[in-house]
Amino acid sequence: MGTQKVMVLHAFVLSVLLFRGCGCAIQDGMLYPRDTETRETKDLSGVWNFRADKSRNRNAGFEEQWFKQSLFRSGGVIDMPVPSSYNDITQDKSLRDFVGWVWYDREFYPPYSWQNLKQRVVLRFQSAHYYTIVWLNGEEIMEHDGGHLPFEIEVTDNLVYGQSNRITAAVNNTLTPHTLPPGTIEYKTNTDKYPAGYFVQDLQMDFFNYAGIHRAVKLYTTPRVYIDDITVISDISASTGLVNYNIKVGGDVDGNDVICQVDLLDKDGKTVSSKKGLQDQLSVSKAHFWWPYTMSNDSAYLYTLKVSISSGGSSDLYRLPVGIRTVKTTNTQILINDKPFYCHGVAKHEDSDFRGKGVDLPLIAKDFNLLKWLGANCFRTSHYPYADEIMDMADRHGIVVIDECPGVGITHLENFSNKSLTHHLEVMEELVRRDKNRPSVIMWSVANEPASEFPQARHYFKSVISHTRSVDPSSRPVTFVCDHGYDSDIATEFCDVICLNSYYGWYSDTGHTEVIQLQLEYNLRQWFKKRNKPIIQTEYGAGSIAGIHLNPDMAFSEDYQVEVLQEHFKIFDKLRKEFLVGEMVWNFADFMTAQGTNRVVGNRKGVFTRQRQPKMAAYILREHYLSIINSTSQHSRQ
Ligand code: BDP
Repeated sequence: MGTQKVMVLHAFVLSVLLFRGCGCAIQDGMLYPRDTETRETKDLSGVWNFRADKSRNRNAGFEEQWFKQSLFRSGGVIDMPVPSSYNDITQDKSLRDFVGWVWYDREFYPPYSWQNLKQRVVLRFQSAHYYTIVWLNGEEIMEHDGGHLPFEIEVTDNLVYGQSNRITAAVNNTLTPHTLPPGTIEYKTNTDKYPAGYFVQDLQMDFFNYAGIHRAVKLYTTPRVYIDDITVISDISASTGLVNYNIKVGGDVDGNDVICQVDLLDKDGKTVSSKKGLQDQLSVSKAHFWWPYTMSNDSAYLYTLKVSISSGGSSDLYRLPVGIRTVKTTNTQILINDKPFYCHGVAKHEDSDFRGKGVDLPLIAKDFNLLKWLGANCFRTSHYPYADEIMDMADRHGIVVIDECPGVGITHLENFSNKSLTHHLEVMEELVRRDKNRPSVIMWSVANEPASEFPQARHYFKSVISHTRSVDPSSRPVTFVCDHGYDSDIATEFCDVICLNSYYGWYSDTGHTEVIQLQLEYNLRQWFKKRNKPIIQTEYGAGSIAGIHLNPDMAFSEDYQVEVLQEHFKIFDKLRKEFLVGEMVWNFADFMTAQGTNRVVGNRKGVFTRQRQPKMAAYILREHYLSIINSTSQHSRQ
């Protein structure tokens, strides 16, 4: 096969096939699967069969129809844990760096009780990266474009009882100019240097493109007439909490025939307010508001919204955790429950040894303990939506979240095309649908460091931001994170809060900590002058290799990282009395990136190592955050 032909084939496999646009996944409410008296979940996490399609055109799986029978019948398989990234599980370098389709399958037996009770059964992937096609018993049932967010399909009529059922999933990690994040496939056509058909994936982001089934796969049941979606918007009036709710019913039913009972329960399980009907307002006098843990001794209070519906002989029940709180902004403040909130936290990644981006409860619990130890009261989900389990913890612990979509690396002209914009709008819909009821989420971030100086950026971000506002009924602030100069950016005017990344003393004037204060203060003041909106420094920092100490310090020593951070603190402490409403160090922990000469086995700007041990910077950050907590005595603010 000539080089030209192979190239064409690659282009076909990696782009056209990726976007068949079946769109058959459920587009409705997609409430998180929970066990209740009327619903049952079955977690299909475990060891699945796995094979990467290493054929030259990456298309053998489709040509040979691997989905038609158990994967082991069409070739060799290996054990692959789900959830996990597949990249770091084996000793095979070509799998770590693999680009293209990988195949998973596993078998399961649906319980007879599901059939007998005439339940509706839904198959849900909490997330897989990046493009996924799913078959059940050899029949294609859904596909989904994008990682980090759930997708699901009803499989009631596809299940067979009394024998094993097989789920097959093909997952492709290829990033193109129109995926989020975007990337490009580069074909190396010089046959003096590269074998025929050689290609590499170029990334426009600074983290490893971990791939695979990253979060749990679940089956869950609902009754035939079911609670499809719940939307909650809370408000406060003096000490009274108001919960506006709207319930959408699914199934073959007319809304008028549904009887709906809604109860709000406090932590002791006591009903504090009740209503009948699909849409209304609950009122709680002397309510416990949801506060960040630094603002109250009674923080992160979660009520339970118990929704019960019945229609004909069918009834459904769902419990949703609800926090009562408001978020507003002025030109110099973010207000939570009408009190000023100063955000002192971190930007993170879902990243750790072995499992890559696979969801991992011990790691999540450890990270929240570290956040509390640091005195951090917020984090940004840089640069993609994090797992529900992480968001649940934020709600429960009173840690505020800037919820970012995977719009990272929108830096090439093609990334601003209508095709990219359309996908970006859909992703924001999916993100808002998933997280709209979370009290911890105080702001949406639609992108990180896009080319906001391009003429196309104005229309693009105006559209994404206004669309996000229109789909979030609670009118949370919306932003994108900007690394361009106040004099070149043309798109932040649509943001409610200006979020800025800069690396004084690191990417510019490396080694010169003496210029940080001057440059940082000048930049922040210019931005405030330009936009007259509150500002968060969403990234700043320096890399350090744990264990390297130098005095006098130099870049990459722990000592240098400490000095860079301390110079920033001086300006933050000053401007926080004016218009600065937050600071977030880059990064919480060291994380893996693609290989490159400026990355030492990953990005080392963590204040913790990748194994979550503190560097010197963690101790001084902690001291700084605790001093903010003490100086603002935020507990006494309410
Ligand atoms: C910022 C990016 C972040 C990078 C960081 C860095 O937002 O993803 O990892 O710089 O270079 O520009 O460390």
